[in-house]
Amino acid sequence: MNSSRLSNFALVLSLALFAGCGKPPATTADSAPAAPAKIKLGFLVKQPEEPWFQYEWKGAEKAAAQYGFELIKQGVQDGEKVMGMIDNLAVSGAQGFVICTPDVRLGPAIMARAKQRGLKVVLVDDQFVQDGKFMTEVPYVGMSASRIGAQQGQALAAELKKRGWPIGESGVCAITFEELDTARERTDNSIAALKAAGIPADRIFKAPQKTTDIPGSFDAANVLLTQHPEVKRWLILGMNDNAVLGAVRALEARGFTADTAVGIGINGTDCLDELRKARATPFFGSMRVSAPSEGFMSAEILYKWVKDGTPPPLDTRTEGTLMTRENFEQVLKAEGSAP
Ligand code: FCA
Repeated sequence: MNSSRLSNFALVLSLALFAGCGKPPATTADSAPAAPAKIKLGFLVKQPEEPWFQYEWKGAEKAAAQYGFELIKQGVQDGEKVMGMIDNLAVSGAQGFVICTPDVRLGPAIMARAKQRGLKVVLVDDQFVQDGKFMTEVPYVGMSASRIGAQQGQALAAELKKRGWPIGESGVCAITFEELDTARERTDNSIAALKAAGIPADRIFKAPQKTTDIPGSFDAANVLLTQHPEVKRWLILGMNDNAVLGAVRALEARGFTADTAVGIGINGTDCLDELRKARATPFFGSMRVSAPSEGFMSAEILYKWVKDGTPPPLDTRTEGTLMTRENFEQVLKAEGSAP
């Protein structure tokens, strides 16, 4: 073979290699073993606009950074969105997801679709229900609803006593959402604690909210306030901060102030702007539960289950502490989540 034939041969060979590989011949660096693909996990929440869930996502992001997995966050406001998202997660190679479902009765359908798609599921906040019973076989991370509810009721009773309000002219506005179990557990136990502290049952009025947002509780409170113009001082409870905030707005519209109404929420995330207001409003405080911790823990449990097969704990509960205008900055700082 003469030299020009040889170089033609080399050219043809390298072109063939080039065409075959779709990229230039491998270099030494390319031939090193590829890094394993990152584990992908979803984190789906029912109300992405609520600060509670944004803080939960922050906690989950911290877990993703610490363990080196990819986190896919998505709002799922109804069943159709959940089902579509399960399919998307599977197609994108995810191996599981954490979910706060838009409806607890979707549990069996969500589990069936996840199983079909080979995805592991961890629940946060709202536990799935099947035939009226909790699906306790699905790992769950959430607040101790009954204890936190009871603390809310005790704190409200203590405020009533401190102010020396006569019970005969006072009333309790209990914003309820009984179709959600964690909500019902919170408000039932709050009401029970108020009764145990001596508030008569006939001074406690339930106002059911149709939607779990501020407009929903505003409307519910308005109906109640119209029915009871004789009540001069109000205590307000509800399943979360937004439930109490809506009622506070309705009371303010009728001239009530921090001197004539006291509300205590639950979450401690959706009330920060309210507590920062220069003048005190009837929103007195909130049972602070750490949303970032719940987000971190649920994501961590799922990650370890996917990565190492670590059996997930089935029931993980978090506790709450009373946070008020006076101490909320310290509480946030101590938790390391001051925004
Ligand atoms: C429910 C409520 C949220 C939060 C969470 C822990 O999902 O809707 O606001 O309180 O429980």
